[in-house]
Amino acid sequence: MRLLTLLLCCSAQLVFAQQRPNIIYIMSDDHDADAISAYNKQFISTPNIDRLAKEGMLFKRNFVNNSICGPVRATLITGQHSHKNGMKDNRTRFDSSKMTMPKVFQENGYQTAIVGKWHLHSYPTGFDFWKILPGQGLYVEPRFISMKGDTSTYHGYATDVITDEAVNWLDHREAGKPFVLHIHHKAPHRYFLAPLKYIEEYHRKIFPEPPTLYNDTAGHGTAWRLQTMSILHDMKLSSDLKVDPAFLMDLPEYKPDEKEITYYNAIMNRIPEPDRSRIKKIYEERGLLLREKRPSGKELLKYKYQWYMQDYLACVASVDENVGRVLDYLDQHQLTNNTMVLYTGDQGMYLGENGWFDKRWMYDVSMQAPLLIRWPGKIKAGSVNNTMTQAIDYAPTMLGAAGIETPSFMQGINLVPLLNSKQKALPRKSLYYHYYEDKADHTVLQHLGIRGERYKLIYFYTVNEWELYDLKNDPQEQKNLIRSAAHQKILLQLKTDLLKLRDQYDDHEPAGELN
Ligand code: SGN
Ligand code: CA
Repeated sequence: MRLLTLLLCCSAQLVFAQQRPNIIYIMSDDHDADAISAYNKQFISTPNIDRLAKEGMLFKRNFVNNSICGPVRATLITGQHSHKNGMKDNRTRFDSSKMTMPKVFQENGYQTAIVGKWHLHSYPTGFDFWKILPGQGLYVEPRFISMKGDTSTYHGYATDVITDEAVNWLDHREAGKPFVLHIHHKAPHRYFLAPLKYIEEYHRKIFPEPPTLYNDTAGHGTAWRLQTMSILHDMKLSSDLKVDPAFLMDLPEYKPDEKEITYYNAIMNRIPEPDRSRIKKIYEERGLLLREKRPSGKELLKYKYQWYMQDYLACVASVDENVGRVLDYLDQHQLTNNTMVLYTGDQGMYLGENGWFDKRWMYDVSMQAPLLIRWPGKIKAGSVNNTMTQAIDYAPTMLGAAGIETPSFMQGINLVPLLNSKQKALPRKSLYYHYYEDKADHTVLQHLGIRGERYKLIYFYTVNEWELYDLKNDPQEQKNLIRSAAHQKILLQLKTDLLKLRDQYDDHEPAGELN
């Protein structure tokens, strides 16, 4: 009798274990929501990523807490704001002894794996399997660090190879155990190098210009004036836009410096033949145009913007193809129904708004990140969610899907009740944001702030400047209302709420006038 009870009990546990959903979390690097057709149809068609929205839920207002790579990745695995998990900027080494989401999954009987960009400087812990790109990684013939700590070169294009490795892990995973698999792409990060077939497809496309492309920085605050993320001034013709330096050497206004030439050669020389010659041939058009037309100012920006978009979106097309490969794999292996698939980017990305590229700002363009979740049977197909969600919620949500309670160290909210429509809103009315990496590329001053449904207050505390935006009337955040008499009441309210948020999240580090 006791044996029978034991057997029944074990088999019940087994059934439960098998029913727990698998989770595939896909994150690409610098993939802005506008470059996903489920969000915006003006630039690119991404049928595979869109499938997640068609069969699941599209989050229209998902945001990060510190719009830069390493910090968001640390937030992803800890469910914490940067001041709590310690990873405030890209240079910090993440303390791998910390308790994290993958470790909680392991404790609960999940097998865990990550393939692709990691960027936390210490080796992954909490993963039964990992294979990561060193640092930013390479687009072509990428190198991977394996669990043994050795580094080897793989043949092919990074997005394809990362997917190959992820699928390979799926093929060899332990049977009968639920899994969490992270697939972290390098693309479409700077220097925006796509595989030949997509360069061919995209290099003559023309994209609509954002209304703020030609805005200069006059009239805005110190932070706007100091930034170095202008497509016109800071994006490099050779290393970013692949114009062969040979075309530019005798033209003083375009002449690349030594560093850029070295960078260009390193990028091109890594591409195996015959693709390298074909890619160079395509990009010759840009060099010839510059020589012939000698554009400057607005006219040059017009070209640079188009070339940037062509290259960036060609990278996205390859990401989309590879998302399709993963979804096909799930279909072919009868895994679709019991697997939650999440797609995000690590943050947003400027695609010409304000004349910029890169991210970092608390402005919505870079604070927003795509989030699409498919979970058949739980999420109603084709749902759209307008609730404000944040990167601190990813870990509680993934754990929540597996029936695991949010650990007390996490600061985010489990979104599962939103996914299965048991709940319409969250018990959180505004989001906290804090960016720290000022002494680095693109020179964005440190700032923190609060984003409510309608208003956003930003404090650049190293220069003691505040900005206030009305997101309803000014979604592009062009008009700083800090001195508007009509907004003094809301300003006071936001300052009070910001202090409360800082208390709530336990951020007591001095920041200008605060604390
Ligand atoms: C590199 C890029 C920057 C980019 C950072 C951070 N420069 O340094 O443009 O902002 O990465 O990106 S590059 O010339 O080396 O491409 S992040 O996604 O890792 O945060
Ligand atoms: Ca990034």
